Amino acid sequence: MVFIQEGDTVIWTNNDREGHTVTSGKGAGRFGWMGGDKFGEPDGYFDSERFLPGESWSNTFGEEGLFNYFCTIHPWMEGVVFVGKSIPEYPHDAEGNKIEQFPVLEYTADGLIELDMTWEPNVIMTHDEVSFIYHTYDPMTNSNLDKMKYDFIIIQNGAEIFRDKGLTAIGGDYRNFIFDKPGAIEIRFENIESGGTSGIESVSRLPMTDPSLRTVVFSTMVYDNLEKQAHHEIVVQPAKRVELQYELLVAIITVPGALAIVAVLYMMYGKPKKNTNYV
Ligand SMILES: [Cu+2]
Repeated sequence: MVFIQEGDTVIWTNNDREGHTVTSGKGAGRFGWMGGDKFGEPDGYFDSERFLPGESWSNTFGEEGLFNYFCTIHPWMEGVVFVGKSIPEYPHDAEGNKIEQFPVLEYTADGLIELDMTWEPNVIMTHDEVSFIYHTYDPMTNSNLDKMKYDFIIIQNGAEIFRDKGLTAIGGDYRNFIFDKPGAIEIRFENIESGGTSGIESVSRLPMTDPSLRTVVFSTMVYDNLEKQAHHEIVVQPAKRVELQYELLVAIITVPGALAIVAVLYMMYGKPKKNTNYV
């Protein structure tokens, strides 16, 4: 399986001594072709047609998805290209607007509290820890607001995935989180209640009025971490314990073929990245 992003190009080079094709669709499988009744089913997305030893063929994948491919001459030779959403170099909010700088500033609807938020890394990927770091200020005096009580909520793709209560110390706080899935997220602060300016602890300078006015929302995107996913994919591959003698036979037949197709992959950004994929 090859993992790429939208817009990436995969180049197949024929290093074998016979011709092959790279044809989208499901092949016959390792056992299916032996019966002689299955030769694979092209689905029309792409087709190199037969290319010879030493020749190459490439295809650019414009949309996300999972693409099966096989060789129409040797239908047991199969592979998969997984095309994930392209990862931008800059963070974006859930509406797709580029986030120009950190911290991102938001205010409660009553205008009494300013929340400055930074997250690290700025572009969030699945399976990697992200830190949300935030501070509160009185926007009138620009002084740090301390002992702020709040509910911290993470909503992803419309569903709440995390919630807890917090209390800022020295005017700030943080949460670490690891996302399992890609998609738009909202970081919501609700029921914000500040104990007052830093250093003057017991002064409840900003009494809680209408809780609905004390909500602040930040949004951004989480992207598929293709490398971690590739790793995951290897781990979950089911053990193939089906009929060992067949396994052996197929292995003998397919070994020359297995050496044949080498996929070289050029990533969209920067230096070409090499990736070898045996069918
Ligand atoms: Cu072939």
